[in-house]
Amino acid sequence: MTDRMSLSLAQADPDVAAAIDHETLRQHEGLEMIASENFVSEAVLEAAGSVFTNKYAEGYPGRRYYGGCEYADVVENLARDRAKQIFGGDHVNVQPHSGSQANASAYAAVLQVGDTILGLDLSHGGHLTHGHRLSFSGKLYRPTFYQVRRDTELIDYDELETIAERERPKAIIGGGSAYPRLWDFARMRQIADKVGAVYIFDMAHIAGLVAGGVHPSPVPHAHITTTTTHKTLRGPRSGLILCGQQLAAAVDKAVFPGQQGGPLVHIVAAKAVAFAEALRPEFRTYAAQTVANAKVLASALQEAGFRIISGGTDNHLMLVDVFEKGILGSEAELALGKAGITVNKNSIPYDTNPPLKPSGIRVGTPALTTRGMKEPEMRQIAVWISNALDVRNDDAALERIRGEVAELANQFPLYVWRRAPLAGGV
Ligand code: DSN
Repeated sequence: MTDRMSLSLAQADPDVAAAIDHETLRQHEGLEMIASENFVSEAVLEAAGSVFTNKYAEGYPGRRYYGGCEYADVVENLARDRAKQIFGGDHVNVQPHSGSQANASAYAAVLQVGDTILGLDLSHGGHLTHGHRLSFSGKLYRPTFYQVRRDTELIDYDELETIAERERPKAIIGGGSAYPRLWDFARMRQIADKVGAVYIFDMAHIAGLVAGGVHPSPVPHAHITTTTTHKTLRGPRSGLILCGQQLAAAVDKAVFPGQQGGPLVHIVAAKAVAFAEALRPEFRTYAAQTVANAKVLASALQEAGFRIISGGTDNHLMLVDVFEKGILGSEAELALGKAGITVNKNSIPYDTNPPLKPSGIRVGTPALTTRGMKEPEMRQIAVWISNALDVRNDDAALERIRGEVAELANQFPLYVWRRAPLAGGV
């Protein structure tokens, strides 16, 4: 090994090392409320940063196209077995690099280019990969959409059925990135069966809640279930597919060689570690607290005068209609950011404003719950959100809130030893 190969990151590349140090501090000092983010354990970080990053392992355990895969097989088999233990299902593929690639593979396994798909409209809580015209899913397939009802802001299953009968989709896709309520998996499967469609459910947002037993599971209902592994499931940034035995070969072929080459073995190892964590009893407590925190936060925001889409939440996220108070979601995101609270602007159903300046913000509790925050902290955060939006044009006032936010954050330490180099330095 050359001398350069043995340098630490700080010695070899101080610029990247400093950016990582600053990001570590940013994650610690702020309140991370992006509904799709979380904080992985030190053990998951260690596996993700391991020497498995050096390994090619195209193929599947026992059937690789490269030598030297005996330990890659170990971690992939562990990840597969643990995922099946968590979610059930006959077959699992742990190689998708992301949720988008999991969805691309699921579609490729059962669809031909040009086939019709039916997914939840993005502006009603769906996801880009469920047929949006700018995504591969809207370019390769013929997208059609269902929506939520205007009055209840809940999915309109009657409309879904009508559209399915009219459009005869080859796949009906459930799941999304901004839907705060439970899904009727059984009804969707019934509709899919009626029109001869494959039912694909993308449980990316709720996977950790399903794993923790606090949310019904789509797996017994869907022909194929896809997910990311880094949201409520609290693993590394990646994807996963579950399906019945009859689709196993098609799904595996669609992932590799269909969509991807070599799996990211270091990330597969980190998934195995995260899945073992999700099987522990503490994870059930975590999942339950995530939902309890979201419910309390939604109620506290309602008490502060905000309209919550659909009147509340059944999961880890909520959509807040800030435009009802004359504030754009983009303005709210900016002001809350200055106050140390990270959220994202989000369209709300039937939004009259454009996506980059929408009427809402999306707020979630998975990351703060990982830090150990509970109901009292949620009530305090609702007050800060409300106050910050009131003083959104006053940077000094937002800075004062940021100080209070950092004080709270310091009481719930995160990545303690990783912050050591910055102590007193930033
Ligand atoms: N970008 C993710 C989210 O924030 O929900 C979905 O892919």
